[in-house]
Amino acid sequence: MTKSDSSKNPQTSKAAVAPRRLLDGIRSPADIKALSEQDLPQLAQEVRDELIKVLSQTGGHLGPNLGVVELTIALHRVFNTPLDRFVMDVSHQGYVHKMFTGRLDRFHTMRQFGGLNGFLLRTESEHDCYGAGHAGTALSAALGMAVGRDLRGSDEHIVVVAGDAAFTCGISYEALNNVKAHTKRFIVVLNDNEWSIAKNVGAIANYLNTIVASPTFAHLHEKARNFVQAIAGKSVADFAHKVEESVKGLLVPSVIFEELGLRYYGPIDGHDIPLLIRTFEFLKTQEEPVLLHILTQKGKGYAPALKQPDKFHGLGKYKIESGETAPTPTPTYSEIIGKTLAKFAEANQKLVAITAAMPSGTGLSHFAKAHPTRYFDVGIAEEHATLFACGLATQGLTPFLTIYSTFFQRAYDMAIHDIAIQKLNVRLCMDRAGLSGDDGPTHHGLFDIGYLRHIPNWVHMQPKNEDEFVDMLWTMAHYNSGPIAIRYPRGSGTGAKIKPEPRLLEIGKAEVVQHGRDVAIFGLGNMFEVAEEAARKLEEKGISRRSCVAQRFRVRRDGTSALANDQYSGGSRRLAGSFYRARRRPNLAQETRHHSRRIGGKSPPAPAQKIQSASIGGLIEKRRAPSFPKAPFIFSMAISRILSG
Ligand SMILES: Cc1ncc(C[n+]2csc(CCOP(=O)(O)OP(=O)(O)O)c2C)c(N)n1
Repeated sequence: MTKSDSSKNPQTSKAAVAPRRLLDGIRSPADIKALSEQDLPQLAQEVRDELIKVLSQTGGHLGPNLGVVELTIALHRVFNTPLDRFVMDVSHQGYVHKMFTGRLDRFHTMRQFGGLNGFLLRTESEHDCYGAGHAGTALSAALGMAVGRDLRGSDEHIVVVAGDAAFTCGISYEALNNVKAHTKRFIVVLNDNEWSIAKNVGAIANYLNTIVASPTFAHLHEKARNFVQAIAGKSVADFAHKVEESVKGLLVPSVIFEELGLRYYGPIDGHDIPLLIRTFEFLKTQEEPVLLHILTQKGKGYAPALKQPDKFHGLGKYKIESGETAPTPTPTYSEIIGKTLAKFAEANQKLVAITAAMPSGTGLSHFAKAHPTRYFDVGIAEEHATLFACGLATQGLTPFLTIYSTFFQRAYDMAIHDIAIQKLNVRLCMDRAGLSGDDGPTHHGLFDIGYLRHIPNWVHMQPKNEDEFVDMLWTMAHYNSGPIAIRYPRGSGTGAKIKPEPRLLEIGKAEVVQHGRDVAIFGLGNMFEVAEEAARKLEEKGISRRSCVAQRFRVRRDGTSALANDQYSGGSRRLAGSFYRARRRPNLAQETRHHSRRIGGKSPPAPAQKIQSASIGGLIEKRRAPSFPKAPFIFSMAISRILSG
């Protein structure tokens, strides 16, 4: 049949045109309200298909979002954002909300440069009332909004969506402690899928399981479902009352949230759209703080994600059919630390390892398998993890505290008040130091040099490659003179071969890889690779008398401010200062000469090169923090200026 034949046949031409998706008609939450309730399961399926397809290309938080599809539909069906506020904890589960709030056409740009952010972002949409990325912030922030609303005398709804692991965060309880005293209208949805990134841990996780496993619940839950089906179609007031009766039937006596002053409802099936809608319609009429406990499946609707919830919590590109991801060419720093500490712990019975809910992210899952009794996952509780490590240190143990650099920000006070002042032998391992790529500004580990370097007593190091990394871990295991920290980047390093036996490094000593006269190039940790590249470029330009220094340590003992890398420190610091000032001043060349003379050098024949070569050191030494979004660019500009000459 020719093309023209086919166009004459109405049957064939109809089959050739794919039916328009309901999802494509959703430009705003009003479009969800306009659909018939019977259409909502189809919408849910289309959302899942879109998530699986797009994220296979962009990467992202697939499992959590597959789990909240029905919840997000029901929320947008019942409430009215941006007037009503949805505050999502971590906000990694906000992708479906983004699709429904005018961002579907840009959904394929998720986590890409210039595209949609992987978390909620106030500047991205008026429907994102609160941005996040770190866990445990939602309840407190939402309570502030509720109190603001009450003081203003308006009546919008504030709805928190928080996962079960958010209830392992101390701050969640600090907020709950205040809710009843400060507001009457406050809705919390506890989205319980039993998983943090790994399986959720601790007494609270066990407690939630006990509620869910109770036979009373199983019986009543079925009754509630029948009830809602039976009442479908009656007036809102009528069924609100009946839902109240029904849902109250599910009340489990002596629920901790009730003791804290929130009326507890649930647990209910978080994938049952009609039940969720009726329940929210009821809850929005309540004049008291309420907590709805819903049960969902992380990864629902996608077999590979159901099989491996941990991996599919957040991942890079994958093959849709199998869920396979590309293997990393060389072991990542996280894998290396997990395996290395496990090996060290065979000989050192005092070695213990701690993670705050990130066993796979930090590589400690390897350690956990080898030494389960000396491995501790304490939940999303970085402050507690740090204090716990302090306690272990007082017992003469060798605690390795592995935390992402960005999440250790939480424990800044402990770094001073508990670790530094008491000079405790805590070994802090900061993963994802530096840029963390597509996770965006909440996840970059940009500030640990800044926030640790001014605290007395800490040793702070960064390896130039995997081999030096193991040497540093070995050095940490043997260092008993106070706190010691290491920062290392996301992913793999240079692929350097790790020698069979690690060696102890001399604390505070840099490695001068090449001696020279005209220019000193400093590379801290993995930036040494870039320093070497810069040195090569300079050589091509005929500047061959340069030194190349692999800076390893930042040491501060007893409040001194001296740099460990003695002979180079003063010059690099001052030159670094000149570089950063120069970026804002037009008369670059003149100022460079001036600075160069001040530190005792001759006027350089090619001032720009002199400044540029110091700019790597400048990053190390920089005191004034750049503004959030610009930080990565300042950094990369400095490097690219060197490389491009
Ligand atoms: C302070 C902090 N520590 C660690 C993390 C890493 N993290 C992101 S999501 C997550 C688990 C969240 O689990 P849950 O709240 O139950 O939500 P779910 O993904 O199961 O929907 C963790 C540990 C974080 N975002 N913030």
